[in-house]
Amino acid sequence: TKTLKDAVAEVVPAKREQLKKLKADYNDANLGQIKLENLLGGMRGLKVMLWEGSVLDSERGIAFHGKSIPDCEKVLPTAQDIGLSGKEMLPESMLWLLLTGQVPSKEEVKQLSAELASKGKLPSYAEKIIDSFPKTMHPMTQFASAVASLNHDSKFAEAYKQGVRKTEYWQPTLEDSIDLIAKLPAIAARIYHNVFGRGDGVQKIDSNLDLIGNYSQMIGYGDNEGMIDYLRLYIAIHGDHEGGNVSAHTAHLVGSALSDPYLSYSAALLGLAGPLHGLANQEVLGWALDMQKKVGDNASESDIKEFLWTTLKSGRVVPGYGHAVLRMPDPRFSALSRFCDTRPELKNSSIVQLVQKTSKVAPEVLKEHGKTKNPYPNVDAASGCVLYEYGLKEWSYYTVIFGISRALGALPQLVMDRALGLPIERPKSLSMDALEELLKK
Ligand code: FAM
Repeated sequence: TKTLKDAVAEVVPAKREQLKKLKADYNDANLGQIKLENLLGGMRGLKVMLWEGSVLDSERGIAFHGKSIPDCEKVLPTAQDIGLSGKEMLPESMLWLLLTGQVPSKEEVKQLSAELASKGKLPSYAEKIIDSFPKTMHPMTQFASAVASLNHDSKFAEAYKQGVRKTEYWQPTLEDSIDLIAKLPAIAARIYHNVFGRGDGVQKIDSNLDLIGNYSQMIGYGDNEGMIDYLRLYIAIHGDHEGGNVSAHTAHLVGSALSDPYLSYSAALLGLAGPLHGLANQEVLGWALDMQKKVGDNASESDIKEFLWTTLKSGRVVPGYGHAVLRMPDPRFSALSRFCDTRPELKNSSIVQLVQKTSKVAPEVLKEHGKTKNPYPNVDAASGCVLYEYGLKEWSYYTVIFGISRALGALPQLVMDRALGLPIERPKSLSMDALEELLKK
């Protein structure tokens, strides 16, 4: 059975060749004009980054190496496929796809799961660092700090110091990336234990379990099949959302300075901790629970609409709705809703029902409100209420779970950045005075 490293090694020469040909054939080709509105509007729509793992189409949603979420659900190996129970695709399968563009075999996924389990334990200095954080520190701040601390053991940083050749950078970058992905569950579980007293805080890593099976054990959900399978689905589909979102772009930007994967991903997590990005899933739940308090169970559409208008009239955004790129209901939202429909414990949950009902009426209200370009639910509209229903009620922890996931896409791109020898990122900025001068010409 091929290892992940072998599979990446097979892909790298073809990717290098593709880049060489692109440069040779089209180096001067125009990819669009830069307008002032792009510069002032958060660079929306500018095609200025290379990102291999996924491409986001505003009308079709995300595709991972050309495969939509329903495609992935059909072809990516599940827990059952590697001898465990659970029907959802495994994050290991998604990681393999994102890194290589290929659908892994069951044996390859099983081997990757075992490799991650063997690398999952934290060094004792990292445990001590996490244990020293005040409980009142936001879990995302703890997460990013703990990840940065692991650069102590970075194989890339060491290899760079030893003068490794540029063409080989990708190899220690891949090793660090796999080591980090393997350790994210133990970091996240220790934070959960320290801050909320859940799970026993012990790093029990079973070499027969998959990444999320082990994570679930460590956070005290080892016996909850529904939750384990939900976490697998959630973590697989949050893995990548092309390159321009804040967390992915940050990993790429910081990595372009040849900062190692720990430093680059730590920075990405700090971006994910922003309320307009990853923190939205925490915000959505708080907002949905407030609505539930106000409208009660079995709320009518008009009660929900009224609550939506109260939110909008108070000048706040409706969390879980809108998107910088998508102009349709987020297929990740649809995948999580589909999961809810298949599990009786969720189908009958009052908070899940309220969130689903809201997703039917909110687009109409947001259209009438007339500001957002995309009135449909994004993934965060659904993700938190399921965790809540399964008993993981500490919302300030939710973005940490997103943070385990985003590594599946951000780190493979870092490997590709190094394999392709991409340069340090350095866009040009201008002051308003300089802009005025330029535009008057
Ligand atoms: N409720 C109310 N107003 C909204 C809105 C919402 N859900 N989404 C956008 N708008 C407003 C937005 O504030 C802006 O108003 P101003 O002109 O007064 O500044 C206007 O509509 C145009 O915004 P847009 O172009 O449609 O969206 P942006 O690309 O600027 O922003 C989001 C995209 C995601 C930041 C924005 O839709 C939002 O704030 N949504 C709520 C928070 C959220 O759910 N974030 C999670 C995003 C998720 F996919 C992720 O990253 N995890």
